[in-house]
Amino acid sequence: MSAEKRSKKIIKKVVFMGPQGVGKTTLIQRLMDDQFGEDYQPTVSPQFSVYETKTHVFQFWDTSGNQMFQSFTQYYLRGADLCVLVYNIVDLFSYYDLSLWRDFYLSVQANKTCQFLIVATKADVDKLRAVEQTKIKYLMKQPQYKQSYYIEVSSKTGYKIKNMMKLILMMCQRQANNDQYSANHVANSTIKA
Ligand SMILES: Nc1nc2c(ncn2[C@@H]2O[C@H](COP(=O)(O)OP(=O)(O)OP(=O)(O)O)[C@@H](O)[C@H]2O)c(=O)[nH]1
Ligand SMILES: [Mg+2]
Repeated sequence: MSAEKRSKKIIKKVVFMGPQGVGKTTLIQRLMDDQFGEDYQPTVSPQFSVYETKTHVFQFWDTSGNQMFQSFTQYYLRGADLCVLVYNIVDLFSYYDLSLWRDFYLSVQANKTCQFLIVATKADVDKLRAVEQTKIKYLMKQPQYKQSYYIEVSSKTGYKIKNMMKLILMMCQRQANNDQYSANHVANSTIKA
């Protein structure tokens, strides 16, 4: 691909956050390489992978779920376009922790009206499910999750991983449209004044 074509692509920073062991690193591996790793290697320092579509270049930032590293992690969250909040369906505490991770993300963002994509992992182990879908459906109706979306996936089987990617793309595009609307609105108000 020519450098000119690439330079016309929209760059988006997407951060993956959530408690230890919910499956953030594995999710990004599935997105990037279509592979699944059984082994658990805790993430310490944030790192990113680059994922390109015809129109976008995504930086997927993987972060640590260990709260000990939060003061370090916060520097990598700044300027993010989208936050993917991850929990897993077999761990009720990971669901309850969502609001803590959301608050942590918002604490370092200038724009406090962010949209979130909530991703529930480990859908392949439904027989061990501890978080019923009624719980998350209730949460998604709360005002703080206005404009946010939810999807259940499995990095092990690849279930709904492509749908998740479509949601990421759609949410980033929608955000760009809103930014454009705000920019036009400000410009028009300035002219009228
Ligand atoms: N069955 C199943 N196991 C999964 C799935 N996703 C992740 N795992 C397993 O869960 C464990 C933890 O996954 P990680 O991706 O390392 O978790 P993490 O959220 O990055 O954890 P930290 O880096 O400590 O914050 C690994 O053993 C994975 O194989 C899934 O969809 N299904
Ligand atoms: Mg990790």
